[in-house]
Amino acid sequence: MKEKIIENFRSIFGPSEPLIVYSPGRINLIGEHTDYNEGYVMPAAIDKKMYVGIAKNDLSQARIFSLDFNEEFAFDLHSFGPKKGHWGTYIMGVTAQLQQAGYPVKGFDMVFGGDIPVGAGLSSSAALECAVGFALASLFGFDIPRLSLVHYAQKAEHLFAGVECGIMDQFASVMGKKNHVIRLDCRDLSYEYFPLDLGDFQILLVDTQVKHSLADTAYNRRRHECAEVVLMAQQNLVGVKSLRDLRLKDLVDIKAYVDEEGLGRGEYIIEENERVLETSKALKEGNLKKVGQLMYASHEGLSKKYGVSCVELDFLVDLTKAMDFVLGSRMMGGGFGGCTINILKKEKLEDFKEIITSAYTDKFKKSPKFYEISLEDGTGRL
Ligand code: GAF
Repeated sequence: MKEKIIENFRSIFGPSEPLIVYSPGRINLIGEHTDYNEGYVMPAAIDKKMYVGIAKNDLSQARIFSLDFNEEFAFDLHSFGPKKGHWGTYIMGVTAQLQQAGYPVKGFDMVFGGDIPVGAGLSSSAALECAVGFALASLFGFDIPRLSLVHYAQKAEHLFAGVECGIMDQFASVMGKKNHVIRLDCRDLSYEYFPLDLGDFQILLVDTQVKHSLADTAYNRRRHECAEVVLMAQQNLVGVKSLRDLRLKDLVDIKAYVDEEGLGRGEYIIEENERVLETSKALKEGNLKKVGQLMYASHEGLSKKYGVSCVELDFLVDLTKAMDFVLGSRMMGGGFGGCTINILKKEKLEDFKEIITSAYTDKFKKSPKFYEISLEDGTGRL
């Protein structure tokens, strides 16, 4: 990828030597939609990454070329705004955050591209935001703490992409550690790395190859639904800031004021937080069977109570239940399409792919894709 970036950079912007940085995509073992409810998540950075080549120019302009879209885009650093739906919005969003924080971003040329599949729920947009923030900081010599980078990237997503995401994706991309998952407490951002030693097992992602429209709208809606449950609970209880602060019995007390759906959302979040903590314990004990059971329970909650799955994801997870070499399976990320994450016996990998491909293709008339991933370090410089 390094050579490709340099080659394209030179042919588009001239002979200068670009500085090259990368930021990875992520998986999430468990803890879905809990981040914006101040709960726990357990993501990891992966070996699929976004690479950015960058150099200064003498203009007050950012000139960018996307390798993946084979398209150029430029903006004036003194006057720009969101362009939702266009890849340039992520770059402008991060630039705006740095400028607002007082970092003097000057003219730059950029080429970017990578191998994170777009729309598969592996956070290609978060990876781009984090890579761009890190690239600008490296190029202009800004000393930006890693955690601030995470916040700027998240803010860019909110304000320029219009998705009110939690902090998990950007945190994982920047803070990832090779062969480890991160248990992150999204309330105070305290975290712990857990080595992921799977022995004879391995993680495999299955990509449904669907991304149902309106996913972003539904994502934002879930966030508001959760806030409404919190609002109701606050009428009854003191000290409640988010769903993180509730117990299942608290939901019983507000049953009369919250509809069935709202209660389901609340129940799921409370239970999922518990599952992340149980997963941490199971990992420490080396109890992978338990981790797998928790993954299935997570999926059940996401599908039935939180309402963010879809027929393709449910079908894939259900299929694995008949396979005694699969420990666990669940939808991963925001939902409404994208990937399932599976833990299965290494030696059964090819059997698994065959069974899934045949059943999925029969049912949905399209083939799924498979990604064998490894866990890697977060954002860095090549
Ligand atoms: C998306 C969001 F960007 C994350 O913040 C998180 O909420 C995730 O969906 C669901 O767990 O990836």
